[in-house]
Amino acid sequence: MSTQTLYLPNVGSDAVEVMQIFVAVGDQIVVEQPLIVVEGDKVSMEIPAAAGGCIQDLTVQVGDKIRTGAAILQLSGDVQAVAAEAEKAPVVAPASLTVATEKEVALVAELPVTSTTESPISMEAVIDNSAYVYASPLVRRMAREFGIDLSRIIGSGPKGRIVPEDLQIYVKSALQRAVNITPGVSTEGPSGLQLLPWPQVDFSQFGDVERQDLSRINRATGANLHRNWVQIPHVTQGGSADITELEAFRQQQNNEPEQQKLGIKLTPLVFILLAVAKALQRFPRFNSSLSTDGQQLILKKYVHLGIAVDTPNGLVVPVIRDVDQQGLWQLAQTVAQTSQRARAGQLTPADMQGGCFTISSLGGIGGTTFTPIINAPEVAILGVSKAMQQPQWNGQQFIPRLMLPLSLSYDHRVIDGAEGARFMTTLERLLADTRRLLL
Ligand code: CAO
Repeated sequence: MSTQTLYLPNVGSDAVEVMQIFVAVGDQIVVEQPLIVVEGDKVSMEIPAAAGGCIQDLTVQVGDKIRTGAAILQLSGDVQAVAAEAEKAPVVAPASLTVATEKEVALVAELPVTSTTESPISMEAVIDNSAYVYASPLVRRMAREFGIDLSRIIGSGPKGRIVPEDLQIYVKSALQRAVNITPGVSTEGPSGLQLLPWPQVDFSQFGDVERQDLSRINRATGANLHRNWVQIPHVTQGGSADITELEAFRQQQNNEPEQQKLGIKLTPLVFILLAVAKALQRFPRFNSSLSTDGQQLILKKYVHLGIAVDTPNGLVVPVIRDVDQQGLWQLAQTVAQTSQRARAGQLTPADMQGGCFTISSLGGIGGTTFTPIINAPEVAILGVSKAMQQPQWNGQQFIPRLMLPLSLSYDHRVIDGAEGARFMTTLERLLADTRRLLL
């Protein structure tokens, strides 16, 4: 049985580092098969096999610093030399030495400067498959640095070799896709969605049109809602609370001469805020956020509730703090003042931070049901529609009751269906008999 040692060919006088090893002991290799990648200060090169056979021993490891002539591995069995001369001088032919050309270096320098953590390219599928693709060491090195899986790229070079231009095009298009996730040109975004391009239509061909700029609030809200809708698996649970008694109490309170003098009134929203605060204490997962890595729940020990307010410039969500510690009238005053400031454009960023859960009440306007979009990083939101008199069966006959339609959207990663239904049932019971708020 013949054996043969393969050596590092002439790479100059400096030591080079072993960056990658493509083969293992026991592998049957063929002539010209890539063995290792070495990098020095000025060169990065792939070392192909000068002979084929079975690898009996590997004498280098990743990270080793080696010089010209160092042994790389030992072959045994039926060794096939690339040429007779290889027996004597195992030096790789110049064509196999893939030292970066000036053109390659210039092209790679043009790649956008992006750290791999900010890169829109998935880091999960990086490198593993790259040993099986045909690319120069320089391209491999750049792929490593940019976190690109080379197996995703179709090479445009001879025999499908991936050349630096391919890498450049791939990175540019990946960045472009990340930027263009908004409607209009979206194709593939960081969340992995494969979407058709947005239809480009010249509407004026069908009749007169007018263009209006979206307000700053419209644009910011739109971007947030889009992200939340796309990234959170929403479930919307419907419900309906009998607020007949609540409404009688509310009317009676609002008609008190003392309260009328103060000029503040109770609306259903104030009761709903208190009922939600109570329900959040009973169902702590609704008062949580997912950690950024999605591995933990952050449970909040405070109850700050956002309320969606319709303003002339668009939707804003100020936060009412410590709702669970406020009385009905105090809360009514806070809600009235907050919505006035919101409509006057006087809210500060701090007024809109720290919310645990949001209530979007369209009850003063109308409608029967809708799908509220969760206000990330919160995990649930309650939509409230207009209360209507409806016939309810009391076991003997239908009687008119004032029914309040509720729509609860929750993040299904955090809350399961049964818990969603229990939360809704609890809310309905709290609103149907507000004495329960005291329990
Ligand atoms: N059913 C029936 N009537 C209701 C009701 C309901 N669910 N909710 C409120 N009302 C009544 C109020 O009682 C009041 O009537 P009275 O004066 O006769 O008592 C009237 O509707 C107006 O209430 P309001 O809207 O002034 O007060 P509110 O406390 O209910 O709501 C606020 C305050 C700021 C939430 C609300 O004005 C608002 O902006 N809502 C819009 C929220 C929104 O746009 N959500 C959508 C988000 S997604 O795009």
